[in-house]
Amino acid sequence: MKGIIISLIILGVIPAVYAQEFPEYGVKVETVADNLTIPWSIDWTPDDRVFFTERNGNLRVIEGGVLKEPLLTIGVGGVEGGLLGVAVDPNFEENNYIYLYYTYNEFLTTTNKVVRYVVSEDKITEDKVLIDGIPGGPFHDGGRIKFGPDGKLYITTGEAGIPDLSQDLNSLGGKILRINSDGTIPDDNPWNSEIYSIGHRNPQGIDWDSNGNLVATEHGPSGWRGAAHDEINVIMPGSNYGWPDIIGDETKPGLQNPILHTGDDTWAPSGAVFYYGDKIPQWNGKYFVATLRGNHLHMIEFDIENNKVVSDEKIFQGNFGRLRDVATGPDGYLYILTSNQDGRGSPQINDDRILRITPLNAINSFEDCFAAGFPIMESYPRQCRTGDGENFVEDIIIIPQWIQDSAILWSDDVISDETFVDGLQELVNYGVLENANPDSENKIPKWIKNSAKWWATGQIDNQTFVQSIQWMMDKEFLRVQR
Ligand SMILES: [Ca+2]
Repeated sequence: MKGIIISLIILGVIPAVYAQEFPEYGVKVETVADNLTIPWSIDWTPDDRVFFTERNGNLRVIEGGVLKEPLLTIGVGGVEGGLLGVAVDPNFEENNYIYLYYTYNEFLTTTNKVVRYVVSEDKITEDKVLIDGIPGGPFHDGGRIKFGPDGKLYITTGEAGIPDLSQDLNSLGGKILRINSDGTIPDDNPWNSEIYSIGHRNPQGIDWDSNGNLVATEHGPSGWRGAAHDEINVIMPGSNYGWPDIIGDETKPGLQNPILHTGDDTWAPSGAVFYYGDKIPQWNGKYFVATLRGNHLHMIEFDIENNKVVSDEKIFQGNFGRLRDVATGPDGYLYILTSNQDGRGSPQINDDRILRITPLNAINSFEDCFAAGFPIMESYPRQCRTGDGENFVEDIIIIPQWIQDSAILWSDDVISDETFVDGLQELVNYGVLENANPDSENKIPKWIKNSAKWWATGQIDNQTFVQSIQWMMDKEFLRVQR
């Protein structure tokens, strides 16, 4: 067996089904795709295709669980730049638009732009350049793009290694931008331009909580301005987040401090998401940050109204290496992208990978529910109810013990016909069987009573008696409710 597993690992087969369990968080992590090259960003179309970027210029698709050849390959520039963000239009079903953020070289300059594409079955065509001239460089190219709850496209940009750009309203560098999906400027932007907030160094993660608060991640400094002090900021339109004038807890009038900074620790935070999926209830409402240098997923609970962090925790520390993005799939699971092939990591054999986080003890059936120890209702058929109130009906024909007992008592003349009929009526009262014909009350046919008696005295088996009950259901004396 061991030999088989090793062979499968070499063939790269096993990771697709192999799940690593983390009982301390109640989740397991499985590989969705592997042998990728620096995956950077991920999004889903309503028809359940997974679109993701590889930094070296490939736009790739997973369809029906199968990773396909690149749909598009762009000749990208930059070092830390490349093909970065991808976003699917909220109205994709009508317009088939997707959006890409990428770095390109021209003459001696490096620049970033956001381009809209039209996707058909297996084809993609460039539709429109929405925004160009975002300063680029070997480092600090920003690159996250995401639609907000207001339907606008938000874009994070880096200062391209020139800190003063962050404070310059004539530059698109070191900013969070906000545009309409056709590239025009929304009427309510703070400076009558694409710029939404300023004073950022290299933000790479944005998401909104259920109240619409925008929270962004940002790489802290290295070099002349000190090190570490990565930031998490609550973004208000028209606000200045301080780079390069303040870092950490430093203050200056008119400049916003982060809700959380990492002090002397370095996470190198990238993609981020508020988790509101229905599959991992213990994580509901928490903010997850993919960290590169930090080699972990950071889990934060905010009290944004009071500008406070309730708790924060490093999870999966060192388990998957550098993490670039985190996102919730339409299936309600959390997905993370590794970044171990970017020259700064220690790639494992199948890196890079897209990983899916699912609950460790997902309860999807009566058997799961039973195994988890939730209460069983001895009805017909039996039912199991989870702590969340979800009810699973056993998928086999069995006769509840109390029916068997009452049938035996009835056949021994300990209880009357009427009492036994009342017993069957209890099935109706339990909501397992529904009395379909109001006139049928207490009109159990004689032969049913006889078969119950034979069954109770061992002359016919469970299956035959069940068939009798089934006959009543077929004739609509009784109706099963599920
Ligand atoms: Ca700042």
